[in-house]
Amino acid sequence: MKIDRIELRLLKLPLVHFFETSFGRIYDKHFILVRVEGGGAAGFGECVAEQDPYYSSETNETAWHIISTFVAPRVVGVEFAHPREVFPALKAIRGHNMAKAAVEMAAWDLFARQQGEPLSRALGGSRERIASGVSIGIQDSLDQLVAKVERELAAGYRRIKIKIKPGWDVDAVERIRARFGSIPLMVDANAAYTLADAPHLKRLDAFDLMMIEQPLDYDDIADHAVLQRQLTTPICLDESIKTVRLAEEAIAAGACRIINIKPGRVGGFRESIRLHDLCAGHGVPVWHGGMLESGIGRAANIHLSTLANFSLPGDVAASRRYFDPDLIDPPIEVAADGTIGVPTGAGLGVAIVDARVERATLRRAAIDARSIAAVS
Ligand code: OSB
Ligand code: MG
Repeated sequence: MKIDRIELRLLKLPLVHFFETSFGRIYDKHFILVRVEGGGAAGFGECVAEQDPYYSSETNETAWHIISTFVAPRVVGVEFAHPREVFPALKAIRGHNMAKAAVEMAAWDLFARQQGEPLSRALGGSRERIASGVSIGIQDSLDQLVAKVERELAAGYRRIKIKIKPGWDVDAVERIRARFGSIPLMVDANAAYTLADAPHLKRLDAFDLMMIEQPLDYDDIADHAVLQRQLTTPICLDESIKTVRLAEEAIAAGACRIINIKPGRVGGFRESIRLHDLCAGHGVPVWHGGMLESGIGRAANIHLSTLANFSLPGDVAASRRYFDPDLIDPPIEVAADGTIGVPTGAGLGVAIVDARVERATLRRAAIDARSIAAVS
């Protein structure tokens, strides 16, 4: 497999509904779409970096810089026997996992398309449908939150996650439990608390939550281990797990009982599979996280979710919750039983509407062997 050319586009897509986490509210999704070309075919990777360095230290601008200046020269024109060789070829570049992942995942899509097989099969997955959950942002009022939960349950989703932060936590959970009973419910704090909040977080134990996601700092393991010993609710780590090694450390320390896998956070599919396998070996269930991806990144998430240890519903939901229209047609749909069918065509197996991509494009650039030679 050889990539002859990489095209980058910075896109802006309006969100159907604003999304608010403990670090703020967004109304539009800005992201980089990577297209790799080779052997007459193309593969796509959606970069999950955001506009601001709040979820992660990466942003669209850092990812654009790292991909064009450092990733592309290590990938363009290089013969790879398999896309699992791409991540090791980027070893000299420290961090910047989201930038690396966007290119690596595009290479997997290209490879699967060239093989004429669905990406799920290339990744080693076997499920035909995946269980879908939703992530509900912080709302303007608890009444609005309850209305949203009601709508998502009616749509069939298999688990509800709500975003929490100090001042929007125990009361929100209490309202949902009072109204909807023992639904599969979890919370995600996006690192909004410290160990000093342990007595407050302990109040959540009364609500039989599936888990509390990333309560403490984005790069912390040690404090999560202390907190997990005080809570009966399982801790799930998201932000803290940037590498397979950090996952090993977190599991050994007892810092979490569940791990959220986002390929962008760990550098792509190869590292996601290694993380998935590590967790399986330790009896740690995983689920697939989401980053408000368009249908292109969403399809990638669906394919990875077909691996066996993705045993909990993920944050991989229907297109219509995020974008109308999505960049793909037909969009991703959730069935009444809360599952999503895995695309069966080659590669990502979704139809990208070029005109919609074009309309959403703020900036584009192409990198090939000639442009690399010109700057090196
Ligand atoms: O922490 O899981 C998170 C969105 C952006 C950044 C971080 C997170 C999220 C979500 C949304 O929770 C998940 C989704 O529906 O895509
Ligand atoms: Mg999270």
